[in-house]
Amino acid sequence: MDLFKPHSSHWGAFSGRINDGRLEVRPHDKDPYPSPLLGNLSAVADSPARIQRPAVRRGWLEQDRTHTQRRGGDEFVEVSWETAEALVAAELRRIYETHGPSSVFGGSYGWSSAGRFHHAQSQIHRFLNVLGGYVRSVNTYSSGAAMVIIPHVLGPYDSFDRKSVTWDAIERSTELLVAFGGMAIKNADVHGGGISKHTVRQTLGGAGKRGARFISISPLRDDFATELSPEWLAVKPGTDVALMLGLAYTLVTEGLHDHAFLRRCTIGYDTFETYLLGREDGRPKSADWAASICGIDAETIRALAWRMASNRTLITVSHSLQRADFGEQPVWMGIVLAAMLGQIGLDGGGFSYSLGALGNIGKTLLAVPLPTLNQFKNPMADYIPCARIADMLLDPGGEFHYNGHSLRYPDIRLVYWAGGNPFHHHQDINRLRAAFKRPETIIVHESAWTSTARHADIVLPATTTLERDDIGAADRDPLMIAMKRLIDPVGAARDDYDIFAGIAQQLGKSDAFTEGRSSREWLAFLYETTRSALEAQGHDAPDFETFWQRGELVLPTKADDGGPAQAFRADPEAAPLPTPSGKIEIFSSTVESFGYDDCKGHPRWFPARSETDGEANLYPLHLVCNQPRQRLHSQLDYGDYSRSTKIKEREPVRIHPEDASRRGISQGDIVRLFNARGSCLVGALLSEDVMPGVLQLSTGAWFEPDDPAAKRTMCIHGNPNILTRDIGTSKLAQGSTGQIARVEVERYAGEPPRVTIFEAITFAPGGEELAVSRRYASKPASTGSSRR
Ligand SMILES: Nc1nc2c(c(=O)[nH]1)N[C@H]1C(S)=C(S)[C@@H](COP(=O)(O)OP(=O)(O)OC[C@H]3O[C@@H](n4cnc5c(=O)[nH]c(N)nc54)[C@H](O)[C@@H]3O)O[C@H]1N2
Ligand SMILES: Nc1nc2c(c(=O)[nH]1)N[C@H]1C(S)=C(S)[C@@H](COP(=O)(O)OP(=O)(O)OC[C@H]3O[C@@H](n4cnc5c(=O)[nH]c(N)nc54)[C@H](O)[C@@H]3O)O[C@H]1N2
Ligand SMILES: [Mo]
Repeated sequence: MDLFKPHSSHWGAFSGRINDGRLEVRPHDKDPYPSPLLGNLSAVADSPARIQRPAVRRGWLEQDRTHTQRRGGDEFVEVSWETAEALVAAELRRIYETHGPSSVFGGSYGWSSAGRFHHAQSQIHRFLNVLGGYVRSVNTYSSGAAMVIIPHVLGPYDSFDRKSVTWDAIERSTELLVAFGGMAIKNADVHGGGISKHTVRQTLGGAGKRGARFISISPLRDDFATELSPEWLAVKPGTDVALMLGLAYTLVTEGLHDHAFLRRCTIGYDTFETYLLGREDGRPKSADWAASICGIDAETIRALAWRMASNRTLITVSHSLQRADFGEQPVWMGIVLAAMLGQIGLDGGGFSYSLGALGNIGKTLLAVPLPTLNQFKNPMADYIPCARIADMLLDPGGEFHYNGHSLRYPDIRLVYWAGGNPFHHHQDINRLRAAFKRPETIIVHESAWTSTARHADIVLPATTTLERDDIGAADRDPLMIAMKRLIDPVGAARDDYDIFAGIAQQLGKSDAFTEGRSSREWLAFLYETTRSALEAQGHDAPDFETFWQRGELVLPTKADDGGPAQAFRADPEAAPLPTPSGKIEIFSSTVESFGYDDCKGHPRWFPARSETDGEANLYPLHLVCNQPRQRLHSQLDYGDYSRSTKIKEREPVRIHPEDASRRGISQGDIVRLFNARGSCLVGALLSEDVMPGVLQLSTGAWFEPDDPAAKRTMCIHGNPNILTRDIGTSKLAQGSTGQIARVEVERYAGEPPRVTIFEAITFAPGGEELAVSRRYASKPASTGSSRR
């Protein structure tokens, strides 16, 4: 039996060993609430879903005129690494020489895995920069709208609000926490790069013991730790801005707003107030008005406004609220509401964006830099907001608007992805399938046969973190971890670094990419950044080998000085915000000057597009497509814990019993969710934790089409993105709007097809010969061993 060795993941630090042939995982002993997601890890070593060898799509090798149309439904053949490297190198050379870097999309959005060196996104961007650059993507699916609006209102994203409100302050001082979008405890299980202690429960519990009250505004009851007895206000999806306006209106008409703060620290309040009171459009945004839209009664709204004004109140707005039509508005309006309360910059009061959505937000900042791989500079200026990928592929040369710019989509010939799963994360999968038929070549590095891998032409098997050594460290997490290899590489899988190094060698770019370092040398080299900073600050600064032997190192954190919000509040002239006015921009002349009809100079109520274009009448139910509690996105959907939550092999959908009985649906039935864009099969879970009229289906079930050749196919496994709309939040941010869709549901009468997405793929025979004979006149030149 092996000894336990330290390791880390986006959902927690742990140690692992091989016991009786299977990977055994033990949470870090200092983690008070380890994540159940650790239960997905064991399957990594032996799942048939793992990719064993490089594979190439048959049609891509044969190159007939319509071969790209067969993507997603074609056969694959297996080839040797030597042939795979030669194919990729030759294709990259051809594309770069014929069409240039503006024809290569390397946006490659995705969470990859924990680990500072083998981080797939860093690796792919470094590699493509060595080749001459690529079209990149900006912002995230998480926070597409907020990342653009917050800089106009407060200053850089991730600086003002996300650095100003700490868990310590909440435990100490918050009296009323009003959480728009809730603060689902499941979400704090994860943090990009790792999380060594899950502490949100304890901290909120501490605040609760002191007497703090929690208000969770959400269509779901369990979007807040239920053991803390939060008050649940069931809000109709997509209507929070109306509710916030109703609260703001009450503050003004009852004289509860803080004039002095608004005058000293904000700009544009008067213009906004004109709108709020209805002087502009004849519609006062009163509590009664709000009630008719959001479904919460007017008396409750008025009472809440009073409580907010008479307590130390923290307003939080979740990511999910802005991952929807006009998602800029709830974030902006949340800030305005907090400004009207005049509590921004007070201990435990004010506003915080996305607190609790990731486990380390709200913890104190690290005092030293983390090991970071240089990705080099991309000489290309071309970019898209990440959620516009299908628009880009479908409409080369097409014009789009973004944050005051008018831009054109590039003409993409080659798509290269490593560390992300667009067939998980992108909206309207049937549209994405059409978009993925456009490029000449798609290359994917994956550890498993996800639907993205199945839609590629060349699939290169990548290791998981369990198969390699790395350094685990994350933003605001004080534990740096020696992530030690726990299992041998599965099949012929290689580290992304080695894959890129091999291809770079074929292209004569090996030295530029590797700088002559082995993986192990890179770890020691990157570690030095942190070590030297530790030494300079007089902390324990062991050399790399000592760190590696110890297995972990505690990093120092910065003192909690109240952040930029307290400094700004204390003296707005001396510590101005980096906005045009130096103040909180309730009205932004910059945003107004863009002239957009869907995001104007101050926050406003816009009903969702489905309410105004008739879709709501055809498909009366809201589908909340939120993050899964049983995994991280689509990662390890084949893992034991994720699979234990499926119903008859399918993803569970939660339905209110009234909605179910009206449609003759019983617990455990297979049901079909559908709208005009597509449909999927899921298992019915009846629950009073969802409000009537709302269904909830988490993201992450691997897309499995019932007919890969059909234009509009059904997902038989339950991926909600077959139903979501692929449209940007607004012309300002063009963020993803995947959180909410309109659907109808029915019992599935037919014999449901078997879900086979986690089973091993059957390959066409003769891959090596086919690869060599069909694609090239002669065998690719042997370059000796390119394995590093
Ligand atoms: N409808 C709807 N859609 C959504 C959302 C929603 O709320 N609703 N949420 C959105 C959000 S917030 C996000 S962040 C995205 C998440 O979207 P993604 O980040 O794309 O999702 P993941 O499942 O984390 O995909 C990571 C992929 O990388 C692979 N991978 C992991 N480690 C490695 C590695 O070392 N090397 C290589 N080559 N591959 C690796 C994994 O196997 C996995 O397939 O989804 C978005 N999509
Ligand atoms: N376990 C787990 N944790 C995760 C992730 C994961 O995949 N698994 N992903 C991580 C990532 S990448 C991100 S970006 C964050 C995402 O953080 P969020 O986007 O905040 O997370 P979600 O779970 O998608 O949404 C939170 C809740 O918002 C509610 N909601 C939806 N629409 C509305 C609405 O219109 N109004 C109101 N008031 N509430 C609404 C839903 O009920 C939902 O449960 O989570 C992170 N945490
Ligand atoms: Mo995200």
